[in-house]
Amino acid sequence: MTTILVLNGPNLNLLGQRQPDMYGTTTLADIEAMCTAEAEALGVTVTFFQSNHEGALIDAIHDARGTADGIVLNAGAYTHTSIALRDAITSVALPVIELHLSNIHAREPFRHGSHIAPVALGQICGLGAQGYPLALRGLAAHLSP
Ligand code: CA2
Repeated sequence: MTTILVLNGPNLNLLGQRQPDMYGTTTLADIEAMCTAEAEALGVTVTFFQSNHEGALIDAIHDARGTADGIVLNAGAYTHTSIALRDAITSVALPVIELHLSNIHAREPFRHGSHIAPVALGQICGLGAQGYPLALRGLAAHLSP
């Protein structure tokens, strides 16, 4: 069965607890439940990992080779800074959908750039938590057209 890893980066463990005006009131656990329901409807398996550490995220991307068919990645602020994460994505050659809760293009200029976008299958941003099931749907369709 197709397996998709949903990978979340720094500070996203705080979702729903702080800055609800920017990131909403949905918790990461709520997002995992939404993804699990969507995965069931799509007939795919979904796994989850969150870390505040760049190296742990890189390890998770490496580990996805052989255990997952694609990745939904909200790399948080590492999106804008981490060439190492970009290199990890390139090295595993798995399709990645870059995901952001907020519209990074409508925020501060330092959030407009993404090191992930050039090596991603696509990008979803600005749709809040609903972006996650949408990303799963898009990735599942890409993997089993
Ligand atoms: O919009 C997104 O999903 C972001 O990836 C979120 C990152 C931000 O650095 C990116 O530019 C866009 C920040 C995640 C912080 O998450 C928090 C959640 C609740 C309270 C505080 C931070």
